[in-house]
Amino acid sequence: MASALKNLSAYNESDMPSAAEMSFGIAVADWNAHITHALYEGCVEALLKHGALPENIHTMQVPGSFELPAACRLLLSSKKMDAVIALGCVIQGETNHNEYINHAVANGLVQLSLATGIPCIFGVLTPNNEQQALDRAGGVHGNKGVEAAATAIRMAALKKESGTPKKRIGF
Ligand code: RBF
Repeated sequence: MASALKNLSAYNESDMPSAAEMSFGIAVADWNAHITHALYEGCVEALLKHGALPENIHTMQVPGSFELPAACRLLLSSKKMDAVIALGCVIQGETNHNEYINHAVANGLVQLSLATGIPCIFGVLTPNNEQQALDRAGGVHGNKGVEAAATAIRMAALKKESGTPKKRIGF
């Protein structure tokens, strides 16, 4: 099916690596808090469900999404982390501020990820309107915070086993 594996909210939970030995940082933006806090709840719930210990989940709240890469950097320098997750929601408005913020966050996170070797997960919604955001924060399109958590666990597991590539794809 063309849409298979496009929506990670429907990932196969039994195929996920255990997060029991992993530490995570979560940076969450307070702009559009009714959306981002729902992403955060989904994210934490998913990490715990896969075995992460509450004391190994470290949260930093920032004013807006633009601040997310800096918060992820602070999280990475404060403790040993296996992955950090950035959660935000930048809704398109009358001006193109959203493009500047989204590009800055995406660039910041990928630079941080490559510079540190620690996976930095992009969990920022970039919707055209509020309904599209609600649909992705526990609505009809799942919760992208859950997907960010699943991606963080998979990338952290990949890092732990790095140096031993697999013979073929599959979990
Ligand atoms: N931050 C968000 O996380 N989501 C937004 O939709 C958002 N819209 C903004 C619109 C404008 C015009 C401005 C100036 C800022 C916006 N911000 C938004 C805040 C931004 O991420 C950052 O916190 C501030 O610009 C301070 O650096």
